[in-house]
Amino acid sequence: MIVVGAAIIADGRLLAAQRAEPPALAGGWEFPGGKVDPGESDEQALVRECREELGVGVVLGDRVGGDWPLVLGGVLRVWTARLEDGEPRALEHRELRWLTAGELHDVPWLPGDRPIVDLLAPYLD
Ligand code: 9L3
Ligand code: MG
Repeated sequence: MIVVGAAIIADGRLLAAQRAEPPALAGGWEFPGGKVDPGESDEQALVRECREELGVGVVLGDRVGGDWPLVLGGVLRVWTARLEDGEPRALEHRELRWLTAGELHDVPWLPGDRPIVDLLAPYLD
C-alpha cells in the first residue's frame, strides 16, 4: 500500500492534522493525505486527498525523503506543499494546527510521520 502525505507550509508554519479514526490511530497527528488509488499517480492522489480532507487546492513542492515505513503496513511518501486556494478545514480530521518551527514536536505525531518532521525545519525559515 502506498500512502501519500502533504507537508503544507504557509507563513512559516506547518499544518498538522489530528486523526479521528481508526481507533488505533485516533488522536495521533499526521500529514494529511491517504492511499493512492489504482490508476492514479502519487501526486494526483495527494492533490485529491487535500481537496477531500481539507477543502483546499495545493501545489506540490519537494519530495521529503523516500519511502517511510508505516506501522500498520505500507509506505508513506511525503511532499511539501503550498496552498493554492481555500483555507484548510478539518473535514475528516478531529483538529488542525499550524505549527511554527519551535512547535514542531508539540503534538504527538503518528510513529510513521514523526521522523519526517525534523526534515521540514529548513522549509519554515
Ligand atoms: N497514514 C499515516 N500517516 C499519514 C497518512 C496520511 C496516513 N500521514 C496511515 C494511516 C492509515 C493509512 O496510512 O493506516 C491510510 O491512510 P488514510 O487513507 O486512512 O488517511
Ligand atoms: Mg487520510
